[in-house]
Amino acid sequence: MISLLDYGAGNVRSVINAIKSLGHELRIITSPKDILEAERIVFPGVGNFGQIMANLTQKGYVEPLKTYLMDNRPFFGICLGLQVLFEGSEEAPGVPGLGIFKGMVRRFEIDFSVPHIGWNGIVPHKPSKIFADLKGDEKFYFVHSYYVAPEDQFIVLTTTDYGVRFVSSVQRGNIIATQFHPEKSGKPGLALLKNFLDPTSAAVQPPVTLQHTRLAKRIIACLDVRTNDQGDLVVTKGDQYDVREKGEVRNLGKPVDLARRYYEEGADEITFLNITGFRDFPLEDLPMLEVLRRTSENVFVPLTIGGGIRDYTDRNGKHYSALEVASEYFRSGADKISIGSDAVYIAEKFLERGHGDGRSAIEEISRVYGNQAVVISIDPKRVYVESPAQVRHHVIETSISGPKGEQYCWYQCTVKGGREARDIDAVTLAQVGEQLGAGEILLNCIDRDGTNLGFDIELINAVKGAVSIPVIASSGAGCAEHFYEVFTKTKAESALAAGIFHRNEVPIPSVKEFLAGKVEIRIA
Ligand code: 1PR
Repeated sequence: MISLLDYGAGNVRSVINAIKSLGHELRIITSPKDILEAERIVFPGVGNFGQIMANLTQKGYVEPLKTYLMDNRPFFGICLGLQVLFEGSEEAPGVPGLGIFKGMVRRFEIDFSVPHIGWNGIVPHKPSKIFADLKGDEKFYFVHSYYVAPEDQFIVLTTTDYGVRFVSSVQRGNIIATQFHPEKSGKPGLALLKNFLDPTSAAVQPPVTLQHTRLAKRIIACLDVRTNDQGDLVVTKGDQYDVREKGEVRNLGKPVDLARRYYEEGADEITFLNITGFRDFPLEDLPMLEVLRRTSENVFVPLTIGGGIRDYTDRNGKHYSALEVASEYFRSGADKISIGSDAVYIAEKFLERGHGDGRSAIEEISRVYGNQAVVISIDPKRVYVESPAQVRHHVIETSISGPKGEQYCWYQCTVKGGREARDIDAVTLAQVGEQLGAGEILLNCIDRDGTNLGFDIELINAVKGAVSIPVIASSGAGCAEHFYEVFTKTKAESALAAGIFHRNEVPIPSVKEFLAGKVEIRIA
C-alpha cells in the first residue's frame, strides 16, 4: 500500500491519478501515526518552503517523518518534497527543514528566466532502480525557482543544466526525491514512478548519458471552453475573439476528449480557458471543475486553467475570494491558474497606489501556491499612433504600419474577453504581474487570434524584453514554420495554438517534426 502525504496545498490529484493509473492502491496520510505505519510514502510538495514546513509542524508530521526517513524506509519526494529534506531554504530564511540531508536550498541566480518551467533532461550520476526501462535522454517536467545544493555528493542521483548545473534528484538507500514532477512528465515520468513503487526493480544505469541537458521549447494546446446555446460545454474558437459563426457558438469538440488527444499527440502542456468565466459564478460552474478532474485522470502533462479567477459574491450573497476559486481548481487537477481580466484591474490599482496591498489575487495565490502556479493572461490589441510622445504607454516602432501609415503602436489591454479596452499597455501589465508574484505570462494577441498569420513577433519581443519570467507566445499560428519563427526571432519559452490543432490542419506531431533538429523540443 502506498501512502500519500498531502499537507493540504496544491495539486495532489495528479499524483494520486498517476499512482492509480499504475494499478496501485493508495491511502492519504491523515495523522502522524499513519506516517509511522506507512510502507511506502510519496510526498508531492508544492507552494513555498516556509508554508510547507509550517503545515508539517502544525499537523505534527515533522518528528514522525524524521523517524521514518532515518529508518531508511521507502520514500519518494517530489519538488518541495525534495527540498524539505535539506536543512533550510533561501525561500524562507530561518525556517529549518527536516535536515535529513546536509545542505541548503538556493534560489537560481542566472541570466535565464526564473522560474525554470518546462521539460529538461537529466544526467544520471549513479545507478538507481528508478531508471529501469529509461533510455537516459528523456525529458521531465520541472517548475521551480529554487534548487538543492547537497554537501554530500554521494546522494546526487541526477543533475540538470539550466544556466547552472543543479542537482535534479537525490537518492540515499530507499529515500529518493526529484526536483522534477514524474506525475506531469508523460510516459517516462510514469515509468520512473512505477520503478519506485515496484519493490523488485533493481538498480540500473540508463544506456544513454547526456553530456548536457537543455530546456525544451514547449508546444501548448489551448482549449477555449464555454457553454453553447444548447447548454453543452464545448471547445470553441474565435476569429479575433468572435466565437460565433452565423449566430452560433462554434463547436470544435468536447474538452476532455480533445485534451486527451493532444496529450497522446505530444502536447507539452494543455490550457483550458473558460472564456465566459468573467460573467459566470466560477464555483457554480461545475462542468469546468469536472472537465479538469476527468482530464487529470489520464493526461499526465501540466494543466492550466483560466477564466473567472477573481473575488466574487454568488447569487445568495456568499463571498468567495479568488484564492478560494483557485484552490478549488488546484484540487480538481490544475497545476497553474491563469488570471485575465482581474489582473488588469489589479495592475490599475497598483499603478494608482504605486505598490501592491498584499491582498490581490496574484499576491495571495502566489503566496500560497508559489509563483510558478500563477499565470497572467493578457489580451492586447494594437493601437497605432503617429509618434511615441502621443501616449504615455510603451510604444514600439513597428514594421507593420497602421491604416494611416503610422509607424508606431502600443498594445492596449482588454478585459472581459476583449470586449472592453482599458488604459494600460501589455508591457506594463506584464511587469506589474511579475512584481506582484506571477510566474509566467500568457501573451495572446487579439489582432492575430484565429487569423493563421503567425505570431505577433513585435509584441512578444516587447513583453519578453521587459520581464524575467517565462512568456507563452499565443495567437495566430497557421503552420509549423510559425513556431520556428517565434522560437528563433523571440526568446519566448513556449508557443500556444488552438485553431490549427482543433481543425487538425497542422497536428502537434507535424509541428514537432518540423522543429526537430532546429529547436530544442521534447519528442514524446
Ligand atoms: O478574464 O480571467 O475571466 O479570463 C478569461 C480568459 O479567456 C482569458 O485568458 C482570455 O484570454 C480568454 N478569452 C476570453 N474570451 C475569449 C474569446 O476568444 N472570445 N479566448 C478568450 C482567448 C485566446 C487564446 C487562443 C489563442 C490561439 N483565446 O488563448 O487560444 O489566441 O488561437 P489561434 O491559435 O487559433 O490563433 P478572465
